[in-house]
Amino acid sequence: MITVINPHHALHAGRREMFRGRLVDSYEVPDRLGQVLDELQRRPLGAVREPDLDDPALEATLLRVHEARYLKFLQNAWHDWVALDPANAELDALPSVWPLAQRHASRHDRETTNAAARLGHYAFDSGTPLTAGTWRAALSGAACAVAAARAVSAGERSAFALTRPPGHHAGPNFYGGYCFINNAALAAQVLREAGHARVAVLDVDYHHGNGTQTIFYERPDVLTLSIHGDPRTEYPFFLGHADERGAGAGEGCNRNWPLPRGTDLATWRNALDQALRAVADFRATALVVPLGVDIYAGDPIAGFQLRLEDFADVGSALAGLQLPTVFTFEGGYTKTHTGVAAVNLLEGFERAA
Ligand code: Q9C
Ligand code: ZN
Repeated sequence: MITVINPHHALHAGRREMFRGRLVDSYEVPDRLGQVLDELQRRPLGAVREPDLDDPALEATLLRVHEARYLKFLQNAWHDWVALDPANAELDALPSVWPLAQRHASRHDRETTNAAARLGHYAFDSGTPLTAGTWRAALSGAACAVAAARAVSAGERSAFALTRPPGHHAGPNFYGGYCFINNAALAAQVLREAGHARVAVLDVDYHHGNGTQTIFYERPDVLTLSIHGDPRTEYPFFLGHADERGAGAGEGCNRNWPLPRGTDLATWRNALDQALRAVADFRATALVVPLGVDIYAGDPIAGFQLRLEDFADVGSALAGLQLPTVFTFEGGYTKTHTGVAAVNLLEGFERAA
C-alpha cells in the first residue's frame, strides 16, 4: 500500500471550536497526522510519497465535486475575514449567523458582502475553524486524494491519502465537521474517470458522511454507504437516517447504518457485513474508504466501543471485497492511539489483501 502524505497539512491549525456555548481547544490538530506517520514509520506498509502540487488537472477534478462559487469562497475566505478587521488575523474564522431554512425567513439566493456573515452561507456548524493556511492545506490534501486514486487506477492494489483537514463532511457547497474539501469524493470521481464504471464509498468514521452522501445523492455510478452514530443523538444530527436511499437516477445508491452510542464490535461488524454485501451487489469495481478511527472506544468525541485489536479485523473484512481501494484519513481524536488504530486497520487490510 502506498501512502500519499500532505506536506502542508500543518498550515491548517485551528485554535478553538464552538461547542455547547463555549470555545474549546480544537480536536482536529496537526499531531493527529503526526501520530499516524510515526506509527507508519514503526510498521511500514509501503512507500510514502508526496503529491504533485501543481497538477494542472486538479482544478477540473475539484469542479466535478464542488461548486465553483464555493471553491472561490474557500480560497478567499481568510483574506476577506482579515480585510473586515485587521485584528481578525489573530482569530480563527468561525460563523455565528446563518440564513434560516424556514419558509419566507431568509434569502438564500443573495450572498452578503460581509465576510463574517458569509461564513454562515457555507458552514453548517461553528465548530470548524477556518485559518490563514486552511485553503493551502485543504488543496494539498485534495492533491493527495487525487494522487492516491490515480495510483490505484494505474494498478496499485491500495493507497492511503494521509491528509488533514479531513473531508467527508464537506459537500458540493458547504463545509463543517472540520472538513472543507471532500477528499473521498475526489478519489471516487478520479476512479470513475479512470474507467471504473461503478465505485463504492464505504464510510467507517463515527460520524455520518453527510458531505459525501450529498455530493453523490442523485448519481447512479457511485454507491455511498455510511455506518455511524445515530443522527437522532449524534453529530451531524440532520442527515444519516436509514431511510435516505438516494434520489432520481441515484435512487437506491445510498445506504446508511445509524447505530446507537455504545455499539461494540459485534453489532458494528454486522452492519459492516451488510455494507460489504451492498458493495458486492452493486458490482463496484473500485472502493473508497473514508477512514475515521473515531470508532475507537477511547475517542474523546465519539461513542462506539471498538478496541484497538478490533481494527485489524475491520481491515481484513474490507480486503475481502478484493477491490482496488483508496483510504482517506478522516476522524480519530485520541492524543495517543490515533496512529495505532489507523495502522492496525491498514495492516489488517494488507495482510488479507
Ligand atoms: N466538541 C470528523 O470526524 N463536533 N468530524 C464535535 C466536540 C464535531 C467530526 C463536538 C465533530 C466533527 C471528520
Ligand atoms: Zn468522525
